[in-house]
Amino acid sequence: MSRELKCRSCGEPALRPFLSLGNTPLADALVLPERVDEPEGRFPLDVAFCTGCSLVQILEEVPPEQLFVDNYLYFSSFSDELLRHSREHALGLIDQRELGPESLVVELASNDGYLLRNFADKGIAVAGVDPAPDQAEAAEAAGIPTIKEFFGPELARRMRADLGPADVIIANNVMAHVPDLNGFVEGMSLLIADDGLITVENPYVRELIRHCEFDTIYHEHFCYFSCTAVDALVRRHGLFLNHVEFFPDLHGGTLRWHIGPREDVSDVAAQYLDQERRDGLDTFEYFAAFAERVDRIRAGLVDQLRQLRGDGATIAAYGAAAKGSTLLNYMGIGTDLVDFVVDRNVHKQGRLMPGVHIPVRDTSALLEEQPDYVLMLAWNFKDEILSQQAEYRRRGGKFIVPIPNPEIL
Ligand code: JHZ
Repeated sequence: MSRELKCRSCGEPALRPFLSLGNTPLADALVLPERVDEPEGRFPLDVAFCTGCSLVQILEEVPPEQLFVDNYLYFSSFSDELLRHSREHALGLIDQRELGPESLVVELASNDGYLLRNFADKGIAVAGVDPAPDQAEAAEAAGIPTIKEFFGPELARRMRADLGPADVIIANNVMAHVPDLNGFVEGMSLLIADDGLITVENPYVRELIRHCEFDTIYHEHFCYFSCTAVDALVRRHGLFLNHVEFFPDLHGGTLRWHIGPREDVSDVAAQYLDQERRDGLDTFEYFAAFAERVDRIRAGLVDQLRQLRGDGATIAAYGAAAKGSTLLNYMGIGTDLVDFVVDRNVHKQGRLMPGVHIPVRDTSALLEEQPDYVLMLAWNFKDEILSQQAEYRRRGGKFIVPIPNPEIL
């Protein structure tokens, strides 16, 4: 349902829309072939900037149960690169925070236990929180205790009473997923120990705009964060944005915000806030021309695919990613242009991409069929995928990378 035009963070009626991606199906709701004739839900995908606190957000609010319980097929463990990044994060925290058996590490959106297992392996107490049933079950099977609920103040109080305060709370790629943003941050403030550390990772809205990553916009992602917006959000709940790290290659450019109950702002964090002000990320103008750029990419890519197809080329795609669903649906790319999509995630194979109904197959289909071109929908894992697909390329296959500008490799 469309909500009243009030900011999800500061509550001001100060939202200025700057991009519409039309009516799209839910990006992770891949369709079972036997249910292809049933109507699929489509929801408006409009993006706005808050002139009150700078938070970028979509206007639509699909109920979280529909997004993350009924239709969620994302398992974190299918990317080696993400597993490596997560392991480094965990080992760094164990070292810097001197975590041991008496410590408690909580992860919000712990998925299949891909991150917490690094702490558990060292005998550190962990608690995962994730309402996605299949992912939580996979985590439990791997020995990671998981609370199958959405996180908020009520659960935070219960966890504190049952487990004690958390020394570390990790929230990776989840803050964008939360419609009640203030409840989520309040929950973290209630659960964290007085000297504890909260780390939050999320793609950086500056990179989204710079590299035209419009396809990372979908209904699961209610918000798109800058440091300015995060700073305002956490301060409202007695927390401080103390430090910032940048990972340019993760999910198109990810920030890790270090947040704590004590104010101890590093030079780096202060510089990020300052740079955002100088670049105008706190103004609508920064976002105003984005829609035109997105439309240019759409026109360029669709023309290119039509031309290749017209010349008799066969085309597949790599990555039944949520972002792939946005791109295909926004651009209207269906089986007329792309024959099939491949993905390592066994839960997605055998299904059809939402809306456009392109079938999803195992990655081995690339060598079996040797299509002339493969559209790289999971462009954020470009290097990992290119190295896995060395044989397909050796045999003459080519990749088309759509973002930031269509490019053939
Ligand atoms: P990937 C998800 O978005 C959903 P998606 C979510 N909403 C979110 O916030 C972001 O992640 C961060 C496959 N793959 O991770 C796996 C291979 O087949 O970019 C995935 O299906 N082979 C939680 O779905 C897809 O590609 C590989 O070698 O856009 C990538 O999806 C690799 C590396 C991935 O996220």
